[in-house]
Amino acid sequence: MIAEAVVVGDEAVSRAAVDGLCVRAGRQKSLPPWLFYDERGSQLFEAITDLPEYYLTRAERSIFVEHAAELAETMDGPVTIAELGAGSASKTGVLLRAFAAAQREVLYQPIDISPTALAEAAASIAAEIADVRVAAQVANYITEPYTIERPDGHGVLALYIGSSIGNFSPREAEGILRNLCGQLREGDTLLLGVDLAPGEHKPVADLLAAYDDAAGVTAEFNRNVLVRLNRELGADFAVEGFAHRARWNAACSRMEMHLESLRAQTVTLAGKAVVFAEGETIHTENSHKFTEAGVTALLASAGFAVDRVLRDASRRFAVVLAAVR
Ligand code: AVI
Repeated sequence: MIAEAVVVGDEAVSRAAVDGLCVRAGRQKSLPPWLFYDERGSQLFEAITDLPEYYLTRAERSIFVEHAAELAETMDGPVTIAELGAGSASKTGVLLRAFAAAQREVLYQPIDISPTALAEAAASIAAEIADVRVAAQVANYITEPYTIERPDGHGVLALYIGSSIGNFSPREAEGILRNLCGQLREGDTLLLGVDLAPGEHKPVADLLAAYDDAAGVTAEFNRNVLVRLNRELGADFAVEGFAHRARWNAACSRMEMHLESLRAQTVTLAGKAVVFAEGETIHTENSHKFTEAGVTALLASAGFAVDRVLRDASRRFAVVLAAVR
């Protein structure tokens, strides 16, 4: 995913903030994770992907580097590559280069809500990789229909990478994958990047560090959502009155990010008073972590059958190849 500011109307921001924060006393307050990605939030996410603790991006890239050529050579005929989210030239580029080399030309179809992210992805891919034609499509692939173009005689390789699926509830994830499956045919392939659940190869401590790095970049990313609400909605959050918290929720197999109120305080937001008790949190993000059985079941519920699971050397991240059932 290219970390790019997603421009949404003030109304959507206001509705999300009021719905999530103006809840009955004692109810969990929350904000949707898409609110992270204003211009600053997108820069911070980009910085997170380079942090020593945030292994996810490097692990996925290493899987692509190891397997791209073999994947390109073993596909059953030429493919067009469609991607949910705008791929960065650095990660998606590894695959595009290999497929361009194996089949002479590739049609790359990124689908993203952000026209600027698509324009950037298209420009950098066109500049860096010969023999790739880009046909970008602006669509919110979570809620809107989209179409994957299929050149004559081509299969489709659909990418949903970067552990993006982990930021959705199991039900939303199933919906996204089911929609995608509806665009595919027998013989097409889905390549899904998932972060693996902790276990033998990954202590929970690795996850806690990945979501609460020593330099405090993730903390700033999390708190930036309050800066955004102050700027865009005229809210009066005292940003230093909220602390970043990263928690492992074993029952739901997910990392959670929260903002914890360090004192009893009242914030005004869209003309409403929002009361925080000391220690109360705003739940800002879920990042689901998958077992192989879990991702197989999710894919089966959306109409896919797992063909292969590729892991990075440290066995912390997986790229799953699945076929339409
Ligand atoms: C975009 N997404 C896959 C990231 C993740 O790991 O869930 C967002 C993120 N949140 C904290 N650090 C990175």
